[in-house]
Amino acid sequence: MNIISFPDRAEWPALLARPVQSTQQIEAAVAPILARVRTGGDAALIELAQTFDKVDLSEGGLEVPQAELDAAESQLSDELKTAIGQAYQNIRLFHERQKQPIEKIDTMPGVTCWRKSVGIEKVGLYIPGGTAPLFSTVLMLGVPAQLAGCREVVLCTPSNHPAIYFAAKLVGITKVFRIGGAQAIAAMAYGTESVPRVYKIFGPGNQYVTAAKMLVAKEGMAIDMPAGPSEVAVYADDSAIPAFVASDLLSQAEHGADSQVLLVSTSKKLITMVNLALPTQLSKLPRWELAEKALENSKAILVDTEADAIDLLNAYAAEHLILSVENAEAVAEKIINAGSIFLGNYTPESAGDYASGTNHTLPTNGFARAYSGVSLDSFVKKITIQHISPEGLQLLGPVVEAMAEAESLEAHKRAVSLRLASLTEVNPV
Ligand code: HSO
Ligand code: ZN
Repeated sequence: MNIISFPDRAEWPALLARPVQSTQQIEAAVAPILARVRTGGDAALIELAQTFDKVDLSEGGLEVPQAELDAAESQLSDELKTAIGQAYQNIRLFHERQKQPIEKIDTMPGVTCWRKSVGIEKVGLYIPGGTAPLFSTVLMLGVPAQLAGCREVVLCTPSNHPAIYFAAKLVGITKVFRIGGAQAIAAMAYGTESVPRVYKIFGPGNQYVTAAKMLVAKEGMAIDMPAGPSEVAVYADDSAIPAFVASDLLSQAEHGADSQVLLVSTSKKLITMVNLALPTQLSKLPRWELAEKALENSKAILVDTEADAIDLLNAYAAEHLILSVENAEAVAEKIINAGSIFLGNYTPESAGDYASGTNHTLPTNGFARAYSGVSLDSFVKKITIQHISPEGLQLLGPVVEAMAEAESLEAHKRAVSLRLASLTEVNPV
């Protein structure tokens, strides 16, 4: 890792900047794919799968048959099934408690307002193929969708990994399609003969998938969040165990060559020790090439004080932030920008990636300054409801009348005045 010692605050923005992704070229390649699916439907999806994925979907069909989903269970070890079951339970428990009871508020006597949550009727989840079958993401998106009461949950994935199918069944996904890439996003955004059109699209993917999500978002489709390469920042002091820190950095680096890894410390000794532990651990990883590339772009930053470290971390706004410091919880109180925080020596990011209960779909690329990770809220809409009694309108009406008049919106005022007049007629005071 490149070590940067005591950088000046003026250097921080450049130091913390993510590599700029040129989206224009990718969007130009993706737009015609979207258009083809929009007009060509299933036939276009079959052609595109032939061209890009070299798979023939004309015989087996686009949708994975229920029998194949059912058969997945028998292809998994008992150990993995138990692990997935436990992760499912923990994620469910954590997300279930995000449900808020309906609270009716009387803003004035007789003026009652409340909100109800309604699951988005149709949602689409995308799970990439690629080198790692991310069945954990099926749980992270499928569990809140299930809890929110989404009626139709569609999954598109080019992978036929049995754990993806098993997890899909567990979370009650209604339809699974063997479609990958930008064309999968198009299918769910526009609908085809087989793929239902959904109202919100979730899930990670390569640059093409991300560009497709951004393009359909411009057309009004709701999406979970703008996704960039995965990131972890670790803030460690001398109470941290260097081998643990190195393992956390590598766990994120192995996601891809473009992953972002940052180590921040007030201890030069700690940084040196982590740097020593990295090569040994790296050499043992099957995905060492990807991790090595990610590490080449990553930085270890030595700072003077804890206050500097906190300011730097808030400026970076990491997707994942590990606080391997003595007073981790107190430091966490001072963190205002991060997707998800992991406290102490025994809380690896992997725990949150898979099974502790929190969601692993989190804002990258500095979006943690303004966005939250996926939660139950991502799958519901909140509808406000109000009821005003005649007595309530007598109190509130003059307020509305005065404001409507000042905005020169006479009809608005009349909608109140007529009612107030009728009340004085029926119940003369
Ligand atoms: N760290 C990834 C999630 C993941 N890790 C899935 C393993 N599987 C992005 O938060
Ligand atoms: Zn991960």
